[in-house]
Amino acid sequence: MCKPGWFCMWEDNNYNGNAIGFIPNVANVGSYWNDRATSFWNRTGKTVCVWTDTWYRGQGFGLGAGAWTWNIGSNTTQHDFMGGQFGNMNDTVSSISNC
Ligand SMILES: [Ca+2]
Repeated sequence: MCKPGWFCMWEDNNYNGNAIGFIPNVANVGSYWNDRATSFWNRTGKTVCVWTDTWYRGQGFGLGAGAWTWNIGSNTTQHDFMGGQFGNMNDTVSSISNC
């Protein structure tokens, strides 16, 4: 479902619920996905940053190439995160960029 080259996210933890794949940059994930995503998988081959506001503003958080997390709200399940803060970004992501 999450193809190579995509940055994918799911609305619920453990890759459940609706899913969507993007090729960054995405300045606004749209009304449905705004403040909804919980699980992430970065298959782009580059570090990708997720942001709490549109247009790459607010709190940012980097996921390295190949990084995934089944719940961005947990600080015990993250892998290969780079910089930023984690543990408080569940249901907050509004934009996605290369970083
Ligand atoms: Ca969610």
